[in-house]
Amino acid sequence: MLIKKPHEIPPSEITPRHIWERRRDFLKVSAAGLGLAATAAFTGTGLARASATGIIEHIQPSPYSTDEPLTSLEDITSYNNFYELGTDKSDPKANAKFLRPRPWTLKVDGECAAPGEIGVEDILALYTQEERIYRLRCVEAWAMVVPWVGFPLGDLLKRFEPTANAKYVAFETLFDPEQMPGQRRKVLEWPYREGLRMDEAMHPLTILSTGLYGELLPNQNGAPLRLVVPWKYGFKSIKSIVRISFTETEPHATWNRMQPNEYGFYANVNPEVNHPRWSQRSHRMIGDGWLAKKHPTLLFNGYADQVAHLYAGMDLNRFF
Ligand SMILES: Nc1nc2c(c(=O)[nH]1)N[C@H]1C(S)=C(S)[C@@H](COP(=O)(O)O)O[C@H]1N2
Ligand SMILES: [Mo]
Repeated sequence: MLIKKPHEIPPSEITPRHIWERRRDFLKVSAAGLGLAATAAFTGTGLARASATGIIEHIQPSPYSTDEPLTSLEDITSYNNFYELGTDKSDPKANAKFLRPRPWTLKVDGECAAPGEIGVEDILALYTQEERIYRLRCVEAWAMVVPWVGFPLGDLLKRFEPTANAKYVAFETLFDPEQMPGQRRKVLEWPYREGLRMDEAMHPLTILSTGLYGELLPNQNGAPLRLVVPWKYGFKSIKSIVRISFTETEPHATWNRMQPNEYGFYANVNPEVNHPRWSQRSHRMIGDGWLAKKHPTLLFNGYADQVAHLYAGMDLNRFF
């Protein structure tokens, strides 16, 4: 049982009070109980909106969290980049209803001894879900602080027994133009693809996210499984993943292949390496408004102590 019945829900020590109050409101009006298909029923109630697809139980707090103020759920779920659901920031929320995140199977293959498939319900049941407050810093110089729910990607990867040839990990998003109307136009090569070096993928800061604000991921944020790599620009955090492959050579990454001079494979947040069309020295927090003061951007998005060693000896101007 992954989704709690209303009477089983205890008060939480980790989730802020206003979230619990919002959840209670949601439960009050939820005649059908939690689970799938709640979205449509709540359109227009002003309560659960697109996010209320279910509460994740037994979430542990994480020592990796930042203590920055959180971006609101409203902003996290209404200002998105997800080209499969449209190219405007407001499109993913509007088109979220087309994506069906259950049932959902992740295939893992490539350079590993135990390739296979795993369903998203099993992933939720097998791995302890943690709440980790991470900043997501987009290459377009905006950022959000999100209480992600997820678990270390490495915990899942180990299960498939990567071989010594596994030097990289490749990720693929679902391709299905019925669920992802943005795929009817070739604005990007579909499916969206991303990749990490093996040591980056195994780093404990790299998580596979299953939710945010204590609930299953809203579709527009990449349901049911999305990557979060907090020291890299947002485009590395690939959404709605259906396939993970271990590879010997550097995998195809959508934005990198499309505009290699603008989007590097590594895409580490770095104020010293500008995007060719704009500075990367500072960013705005979504929710502060476009006139608000910008914040100075930190190397590796503030995670230098944890990850700088991964790039020792590398020229970050070349491997950007
Ligand atoms: N499949 C897929 N994943 C994607 C994208 C996309 O268009 N398709 N956009 C990326 C970009 S550019 C960013 S900034 C983040 C945005 O995540 P958010 O909408 O949850 O804030 O998702 C990333 N993951
Ligand atoms: Mo982005």
